Order: sequence, then C-alpha cells, then structure tokens
Amino acid sequence: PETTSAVGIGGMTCASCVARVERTLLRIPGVTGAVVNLASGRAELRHADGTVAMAEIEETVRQAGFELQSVG
Ligand code: 9UX
Repeated sequence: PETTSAVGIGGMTCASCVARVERTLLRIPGVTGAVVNLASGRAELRHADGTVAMAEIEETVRQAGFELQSVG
C-alpha cells in the first residue's frame, strides 16, 4: 500500500521553485506523487510503504538547492 509523508521545504521563494521541487521529488525512485505548497513550505509525498528513505529525500532536496526542514 501507499503512504503519504509530509515534509517541510525551506528556501522556496517563487512559484517556479515549487515546480522545481515537485519535479525533483518525483525523480526519487518509489515516489509516486508530490504536491508542494509555497505558502506553507509543506510537501506531501506519496510513496509505496517503506520504499523511500528520508535520508535520500533530504539529500535530493539539498542537491536541488533547498533544505528539508522537518519530517512528519
Ligand atoms: Mo524563482 Mo526558485 O525566480 O529556485 S525558481 S526563486
């Protein structure tokens, strides 16, 4: 089954950042959905249970030029 995880993304300042972060997250193997909100800095990730390591998400977000702020 799939699960949704919420993470905080820091450093987004315009709408194009949102698109960049969404595309970045969707390239992570196992991630099937990504919805990012600019105002809240919140990203909802859809992924198969147990297939996505938060460390990989953090590294990928960082490489794209943003910061992972929290995981919940
Ligand atoms: Mo907007 Mo974001 O001009 O990385 S794309 S600041």
